Amino acid sequence: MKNLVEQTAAVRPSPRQLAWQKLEWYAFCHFGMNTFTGNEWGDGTEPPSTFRPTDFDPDQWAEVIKAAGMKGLILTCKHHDGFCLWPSKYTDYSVKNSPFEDGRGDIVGAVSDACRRHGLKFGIYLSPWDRHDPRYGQGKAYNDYYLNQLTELLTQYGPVFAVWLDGACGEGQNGKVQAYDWDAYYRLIRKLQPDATIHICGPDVRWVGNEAGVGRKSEWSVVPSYYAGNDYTAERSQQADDKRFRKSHNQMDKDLGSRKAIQDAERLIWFPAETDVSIRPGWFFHKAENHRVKSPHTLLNIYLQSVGNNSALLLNIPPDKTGRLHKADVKALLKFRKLLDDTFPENLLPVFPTWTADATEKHPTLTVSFPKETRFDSLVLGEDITKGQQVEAYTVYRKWHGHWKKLCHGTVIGYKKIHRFRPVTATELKVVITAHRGTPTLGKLEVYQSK
Ligand code: FUL
Repeated sequence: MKNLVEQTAAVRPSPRQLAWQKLEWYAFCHFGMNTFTGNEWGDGTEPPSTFRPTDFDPDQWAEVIKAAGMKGLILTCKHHDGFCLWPSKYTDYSVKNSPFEDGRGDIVGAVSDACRRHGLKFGIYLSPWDRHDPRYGQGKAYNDYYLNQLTELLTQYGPVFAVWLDGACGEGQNGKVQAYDWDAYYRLIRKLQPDATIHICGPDVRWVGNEAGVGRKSEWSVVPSYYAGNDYTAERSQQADDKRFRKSHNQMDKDLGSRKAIQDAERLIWFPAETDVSIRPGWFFHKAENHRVKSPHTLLNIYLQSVGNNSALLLNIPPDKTGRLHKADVKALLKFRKLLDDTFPENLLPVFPTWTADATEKHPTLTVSFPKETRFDSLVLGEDITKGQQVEAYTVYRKWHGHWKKLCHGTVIGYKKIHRFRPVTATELKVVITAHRGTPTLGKLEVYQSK
């Protein structure tokens, strides 16, 4: 066991994983054929004439997403129905045969340009499962098609920060299932966009395990390599268009990285979590769900469970049939921004320099003083993850009238951990690390009083 613990302590994020983790949260935009048919999973038989946004405005998407404080946007360039939002050379099933801008339009181009204009990063979702293309299920023929599409998307639209590959692998129109050549996909992505992180069915970012916005209390970024196996992800992914799936989290393994969970690991890897969830019940826009947009408080809860638990948050806001974000979603999102600002208005602790524990101590302790007696109702902790993820358990105390009182405790910290509690007052704060792997380094210690 000792050896395994030493191995986990030595695992570090790659530079691309580090840069990605700092984004904390970014948007998903599910837009495509399903927006117009009311489906969640189109079967690829919908004619291109169905795709007709009347007031497509990617600047509005980017403005809202930017105003909410998100750092990027991932677009469904092709969903399972196979319809392409860019005029791909390799298929006729795309915007070029739709009424949109008389077939001269390019949604991917316009959205990526809008992102750049508004200072957002741009990412792509290219569904491996394709229910339209006849090459799907034919092995190499489809893999070549898929590689050609990746090449178009990764060379024609500027820098791409994320390539999102979901685990769905169903039948095509021909009744066949495709054997994906993942390694070839990854090699090409690395060659064309070496800074992009490859998500879900990929080596860089792990699916948290549910689509309901539920996080783990102990979210390890260092996990057995087994969890990066695409079969593992595919088995737990949505197997059919299923409303209940999007709400449930029963399929999620609760512990991926504790000493118990890693005891049989062959190899340990840095594979941090991303929580993907929609602001609506569905991933695509459906008018009937306009009154079911998540409230700002629900969004805050999702944020605390994901970003506040060492995961990134990929929040889906699906544009409507006009090609704009609907006012119900915009309102919820901007109110959520306000709620975030009111919850974390100003860090009341002096700027915190990185702190490296004394490795010889059993329970390394960090003590900080407030400039004056301070009242607060949340605490944010973070490890300097360039030094890995080391903390396994900690307790935080506050000093009040000369006595130390327990404030909160937790297991792992990772990049970011948020605690909220009833307002307390203190003159000093003490973080005691009660269990760790390698030498812990804290890079963040902040407190806030909500408005
Ligand atoms: C899943 C898909 O099947 C859903 O339709 C949605 O796109 C979700 C984000 O990923 O694998």
